[in-house]
Amino acid sequence: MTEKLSDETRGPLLEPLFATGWEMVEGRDAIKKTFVFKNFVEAFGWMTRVAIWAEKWDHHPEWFNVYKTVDVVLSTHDVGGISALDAKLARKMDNLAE
Ligand code: HBI
Repeated sequence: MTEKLSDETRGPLLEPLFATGWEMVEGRDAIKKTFVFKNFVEAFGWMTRVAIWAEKWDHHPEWFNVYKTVDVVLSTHDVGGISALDAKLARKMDNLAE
């Protein structure tokens, strides 16, 4: 069962993400990041590759794409906050955006 990360366990999981540009969403237990690509095709191609992992892991982002920019918010709806799945998907997003 997926669980919301406790205050004690979230540090080691989230600190590395904060270092790569992820931030807490104000007023919500969620993390956010804006990815900017060379153009729309690069942005959408990245979204497509992320989508395949999201479907494989049954864990989906909240994202908004305008041209070459993708605004992403990650949280686990089932537990009402950030879980390890969000950290895993965030790492995958960073890796696929390199
Ligand atoms: N994605 N971000 C996120 N949070 C969820 O709770 C979630 C999901 N994708 C699929 C999913 N839950 C399903 O497991 C449940 O809706 C049944």
